[in-house]
Amino acid sequence: AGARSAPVAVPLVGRDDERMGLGVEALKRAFLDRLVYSQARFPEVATRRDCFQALALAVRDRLLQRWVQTARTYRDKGSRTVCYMSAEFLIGPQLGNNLINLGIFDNARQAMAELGLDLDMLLDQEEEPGLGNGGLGRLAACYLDSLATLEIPAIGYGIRYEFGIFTQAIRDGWQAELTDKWLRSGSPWLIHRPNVAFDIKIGGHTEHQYEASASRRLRVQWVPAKVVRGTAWDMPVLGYGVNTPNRLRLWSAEAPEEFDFAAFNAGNYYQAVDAEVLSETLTKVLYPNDEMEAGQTLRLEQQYFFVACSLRDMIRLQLQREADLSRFHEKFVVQLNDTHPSIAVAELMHLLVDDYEMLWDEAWSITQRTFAYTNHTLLPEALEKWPLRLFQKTLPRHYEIICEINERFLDEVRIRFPGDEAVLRRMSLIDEDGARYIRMAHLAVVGSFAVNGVAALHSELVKSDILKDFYELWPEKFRNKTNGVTPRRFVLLANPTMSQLIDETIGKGWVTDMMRLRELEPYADDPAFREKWRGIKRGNKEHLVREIKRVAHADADPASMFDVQVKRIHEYKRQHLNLLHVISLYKRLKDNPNLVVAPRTVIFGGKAAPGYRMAKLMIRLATAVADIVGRDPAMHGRLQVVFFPNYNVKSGQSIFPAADLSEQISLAGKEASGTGNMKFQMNGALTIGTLDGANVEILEQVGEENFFLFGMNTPEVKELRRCGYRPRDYYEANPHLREVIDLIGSGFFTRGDRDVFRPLVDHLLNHDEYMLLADFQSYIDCQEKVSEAYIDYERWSRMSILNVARSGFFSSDRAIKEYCTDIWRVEPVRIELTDLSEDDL
Ligand code: AZC
Repeated sequence: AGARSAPVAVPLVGRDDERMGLGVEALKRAFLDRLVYSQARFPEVATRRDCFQALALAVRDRLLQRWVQTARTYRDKGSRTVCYMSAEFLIGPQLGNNLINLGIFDNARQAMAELGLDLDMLLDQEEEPGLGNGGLGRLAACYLDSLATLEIPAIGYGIRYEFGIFTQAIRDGWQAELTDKWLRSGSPWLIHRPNVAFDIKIGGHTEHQYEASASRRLRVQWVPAKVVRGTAWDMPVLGYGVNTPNRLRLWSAEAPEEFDFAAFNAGNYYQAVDAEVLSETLTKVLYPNDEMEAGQTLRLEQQYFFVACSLRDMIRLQLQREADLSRFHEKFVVQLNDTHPSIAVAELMHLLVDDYEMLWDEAWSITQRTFAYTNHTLLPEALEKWPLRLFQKTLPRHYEIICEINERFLDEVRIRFPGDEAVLRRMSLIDEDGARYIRMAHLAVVGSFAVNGVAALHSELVKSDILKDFYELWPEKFRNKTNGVTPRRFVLLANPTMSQLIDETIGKGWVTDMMRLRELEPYADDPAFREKWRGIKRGNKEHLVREIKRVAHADADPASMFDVQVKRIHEYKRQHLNLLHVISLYKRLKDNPNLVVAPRTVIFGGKAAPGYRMAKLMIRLATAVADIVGRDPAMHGRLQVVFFPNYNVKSGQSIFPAADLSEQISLAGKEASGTGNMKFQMNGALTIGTLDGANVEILEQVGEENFFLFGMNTPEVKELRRCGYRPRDYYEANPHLREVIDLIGSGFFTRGDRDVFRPLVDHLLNHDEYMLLADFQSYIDCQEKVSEAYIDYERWSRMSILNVARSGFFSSDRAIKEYCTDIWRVEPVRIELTDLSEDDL
């Protein structure tokens, strides 16, 4: 005793739960310890919040134990590391997911029960960190889960916003935005590292110092207008069934240590303190614009700030391992999650050339071998560009660097396309048509060795449309990585009853090998299995019914078809097309009370950007229709509409498992991929959708007979636009469509007020950019097929089972494996868990 013994590697299979601190007794002890020693509470007076905090901290201890080992292994091996840079990580509540990934969900439930506590109640206490807008941010979180599960050394770099995406409330049918104070009582998952800190310059000017003898430029000095200090906050991200917690490192801005004493002593106290106030606002709030650019200075400062901190952090790690930075790109690969972090291209050049005095060509070669860029959008208004003046004022040195990159790049273009002035103008990093802008997507493409879209169709459109010239110049850079979602959170955690049935039917391996779900196919023809399947869906619907009652104060009928569209509200996603169908159905049911259709509950959820008026009006239309349909006794048991407020990761976990029908109805060629579509499929919903984004691949996987396809495809959309699309022609030619639109315009849904929806109706009749009217009839006809299929419940169950069985391709594990082999060229690193009770530390 007392002698230090060698660490013992403990295999996961057949592990000794109690000795590893994972058993029921150990968890009870750890929970009570944390309650007393961290929360300073004794059980009799502890609040629910105290209890959540204590359990979360007990779980965090178990993550950190693995983390230390992981960090040590990575350092010893000098492993190549993936850095996923993203302005958004929509990670969702952490406790449930960590319990699942640690494999102790059931033990924790029992431990809490033995202490008289309900685990579900505790899970419900957790405030969701809303550090993202939608698909792009959630994708980043799914990818962190898969990276850890696949044991890939990885760091997620992002921003610790003090206020995440706003909380949505519905007031008088309109969206109201409330501030999200997720850090109100601290987050048990974030660990502050005040020692990991960098001072980041912003604004000011540059000074060029020339050698006396020659006009050769020697050094460039950047004299900033202000300096902001970034410190790191780390969150462990544990993989499923492995010992790898990777690191999500989020940067927070504070005033730099050196206080402006000169100003202070001169009696200008307020100016001195001002610096602090100013710099702290930098990471205060997430911009709530999804797929739309705000173009504000603070946003550019946020982007630069987190990228500058992250690259300095990577350089620090590299210089701990090697004497210089010449092999930086061998040790790190950086994935740029859209253009938000693309200023990193110029920043790495700045660091290498200005701070580490590397020659331009070497620095550029390292830079180009470090970055890879993912494009997430086809909407022109979502492609980031910064007004040149604003950019120059905020980042004067980077402006110079971008000009230099651009000159060298355009030389290459000239050689490739001699005499083609138009191509130079189109490809330049600087948009000079009218007001001048920096084009961030062009910077990202030029500075990266790989560029990818997020679904097969989208990647083709990237090559043929938005980045066509670049594809012609560098075809080898372009590839596709169809998105995926993590089955741990969206199946195992969200849908425990279905997961259990799958376990019992085909064994447990599917969670990390989702193609094995194919083994469910034969059971689609087994009536007993189908019956169980329906029972599970019914249970999930009853759970959602309770949630709907709680948050939307409505009574939904679990026997009806749950027809669901949840996603950000955007015209291109066409929630209003869905509403046109609802109104059409309403009208038909009114006209013909004996109409045979499946009873439906149409559920909407999603936030509108606060400044996006049409999106807010779409929400108003949904709530108005919900209201009128809800009041009409004739609709009872036939049709109901619900707007589910504040759709987020947490509520998504109740919604996906309860859905029968998944609405994926964007105009073809507009939705890059979609990821909600995959979450619905994995939970047994059938899709009604257009040939857009990843819907194309979902259809390919499940087969036409298990998918409700409607609408124009991308070439048809292009052709119609080319010929001159006139929405009013459709309105005039289709009496039923006219009826539906007129009902909206008549004030029927707004107590006779005809003005409320006028902008929406006018827009549809005169512009209809997303061609709702052209796709209307095809959608209505398709919804009729959906209704017929639902009534035949044996057939529906069969299709539902086959959808799940064929959802394996959409696991984020598949997507991450593709990134690893095709872009990142990284290998897994196995972490052996040493037994800390052997007092090795
Ligand atoms: C989204 C795309 O709209 C969506 O189709 C895709 O599935 C998702 O990214 C993940 O790739 N884009 C965004 O969320 N974009 C922004 C700027 O928020």
